[in-house]
Amino acid sequence: MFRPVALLVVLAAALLAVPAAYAVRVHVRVEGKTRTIFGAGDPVLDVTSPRANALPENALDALETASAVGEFFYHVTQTGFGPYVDQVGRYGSAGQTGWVFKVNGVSPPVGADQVKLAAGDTVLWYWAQFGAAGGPKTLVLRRTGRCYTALAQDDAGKTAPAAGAALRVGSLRTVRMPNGRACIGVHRGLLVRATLAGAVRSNALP
Ligand code: B12
Repeated sequence: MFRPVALLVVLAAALLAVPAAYAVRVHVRVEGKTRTIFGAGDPVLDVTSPRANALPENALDALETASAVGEFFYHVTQTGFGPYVDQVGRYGSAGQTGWVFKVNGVSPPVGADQVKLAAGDTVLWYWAQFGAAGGPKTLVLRRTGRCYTALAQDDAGKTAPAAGAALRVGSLRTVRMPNGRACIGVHRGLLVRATLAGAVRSNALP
């Protein structure tokens, strides 16, 4: 028969023998070509790392977790640079269009499996069309009271007011944001987000 102390020792040894399943809590959103695919409001997900030899809890794992939670398709292909996300949802990459990602507003210069996440990070995957001027800016929406500010963020994370953006209140009402700012009245139950031609739509706020 086990004595209590012996039982504790056996339990501790058993816990040490089982590999810990680590998770990191991060915000994840996936913006598609024509609509949001996952997480309009930047929800928090527990991102775990299924691949044994990858950098644990990386930006590719964030997409994998979002795909499991949101039941959307994505596809990874192996390239000379490492794993490459060549499709999310309906649209794949072709020519100068494809899938890119940012962590905390900055576009990392390496593949998603090389970017380790920390608790509280914000990961954004989005469909992008590249041209002579580079890729699209991503919009960030902030709220103070009844007023909203839309910022356009470049790949380095630098922001500027998103002049000329439109504030979409639910699906029916649009308010202009001449200087990237607009104040609106009561809009109970409706989410608000910013859009601007050539930029990636913003996060949604109440
Ligand atoms: C065009 C291009 C893109 C296009 C690809 C469009 C398409 N049709 O698929 C878009 C804009 C989508 C893109 C995305 C990204 N890219 Co890019 N891209 C290039 C570029 C300019 C040319 C690649 C090419 O066409 N080669 C010619 C074809 C014939 O060869 P290929 O092997 O078939 O090319 C494919 C792969 O390179 C793949 N690919 C493109 N970018 C990346 C990035 C990574 C990490 C991987 C694994 C694969 C990959 O797409 C190409 C076309 O299918 C290169 C720079 C260069 N001169 O190589 C950068 C380059 C490869 N990209 C780079 C990076 C960092 C990215 C991103 C990770 C950026 C980000 N923060 O999101 C993402 C990839 C994220 C993901 N989806 O997994 C880096 C990779 C650095 C590294 N050592 O890992 C490079 C070298 C640019 C640089 N100097 O920083 N890219």
